[in-house]
Amino acid sequence: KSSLRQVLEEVVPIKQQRLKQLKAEHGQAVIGDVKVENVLGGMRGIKAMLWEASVLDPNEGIRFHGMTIPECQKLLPPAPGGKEMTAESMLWLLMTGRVPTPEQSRELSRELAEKGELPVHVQHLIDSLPASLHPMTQLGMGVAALNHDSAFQAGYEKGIKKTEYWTYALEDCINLIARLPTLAARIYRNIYRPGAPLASVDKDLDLVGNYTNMLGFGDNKDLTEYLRLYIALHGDHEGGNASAHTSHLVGSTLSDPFLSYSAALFALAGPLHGLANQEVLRWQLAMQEELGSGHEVSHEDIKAYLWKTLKSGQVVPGYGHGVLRAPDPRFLALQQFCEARPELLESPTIALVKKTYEVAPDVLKEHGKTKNPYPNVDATSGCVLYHYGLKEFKYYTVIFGVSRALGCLTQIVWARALGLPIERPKSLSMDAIEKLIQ
Ligand code: FAM
Repeated sequence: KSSLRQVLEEVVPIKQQRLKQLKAEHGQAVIGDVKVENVLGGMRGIKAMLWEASVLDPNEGIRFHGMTIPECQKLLPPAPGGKEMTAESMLWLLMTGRVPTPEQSRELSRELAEKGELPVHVQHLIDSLPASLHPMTQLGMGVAALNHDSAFQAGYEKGIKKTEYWTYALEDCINLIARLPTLAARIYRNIYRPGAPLASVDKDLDLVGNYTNMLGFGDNKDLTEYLRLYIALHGDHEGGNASAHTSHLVGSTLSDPFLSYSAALFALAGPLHGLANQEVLRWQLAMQEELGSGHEVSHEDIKAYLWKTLKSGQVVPGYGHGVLRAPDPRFLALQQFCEARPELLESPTIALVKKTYEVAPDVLKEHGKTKNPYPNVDATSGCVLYHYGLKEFKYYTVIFGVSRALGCLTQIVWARALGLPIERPKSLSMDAIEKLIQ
């Protein structure tokens, strides 16, 4: 029986050695080229970052340390009494590359619960914010303010050795992951249930069990299970997406994990990225309002609605992806969750999402712009929350933000363990590009 830290102490020297060898033996090997279109096109496709925990294949989707989503669902331990993998099991896999035992996963749950309370100054900060301030702004502010107690920052000031950085970073990352649900739940309660008491962290629950409890949905076991799956699935999506890349970039300056992840949350808050979560449901509900329940509406009507969206110059939210070129396996896993529950299939919104999926790829192909006409995870994630009574869709990206910490913070630990340098890619002006191609 060993703790996450003990397993990492075993794994870190092995990876450090591997990196040293890779650099010494293959440092000059060419693994790609850069075209002008890459420079002008948001750096799409340039292989330029080391990211350990997951790799995204355009057709197959995400693999976490080589494991597909169905494999994770089969092998990662669930919470006692539950079936879905827990956030802790996923965190363990991301950090160590190994599948935890149920005991290891439970031990990690206990550690997170013990560290879950928010410092008083952060409680006051959040309570002082107007309910009209977007929940993502509140989340980013709260996470930044948690850096008051950063072990990494204090250690750096004291002059810790480079080889010790990762252990301090790990302490911060665990503390942050532990406190995120408490912070996120406080934001929810302040904005949407003002005056109602907020449950405290229960030492016997897993991270998501505590999160749903503090949100005020502790009695809804199905929602808790859904959120376990949701949070594990959204945990990491390799390193180039905007939020992951942001935390990696900011962390590379040796800014502490709280500041680095706070920055990542503000990238996640953009509508082309995490905010798509709220946009999909808004759009889907507007469609429902106009066309009727998903059980009654025809495919032809949905097609016409899709064209209306496209012709008004908007993107179809929940469709397309920077890397994926096939239906997102995270979308498919969430759909499966619905298929297994007849009461979910009765929901008019969930039925509408499913019907939309049956026609949208063809419409987007005909429209001919997007390189990926298939749904991403956001196409379905919100409608299940809505069905279970978590209806405030402005809040949905916050849940994404609680989840994405698993991957971003794992990488911060690895970046410090591997001694990765400050990021500094080369930029070019149009003059400079034209000179290069003459
Ligand atoms: N509907 C309509 N047009 C779309 C589209 C969509 N769903 N997805 C892409 N396009 C357009 C895109 O706007 C671009 O048009 P212009 O040439 O006029 O600029 C063209 O197709 C080529 O884009 P692409 O190369 O296929 O996609 P990008 O890599 O530039 O962008 C996304 C990827 C995800 C930002 C884009 O597909 C999009 O805006 N999707 C809708 C919003 C969304 O669902 N975001 C969530 C992404 C999700 F995975 C996440 O971060 N949570």
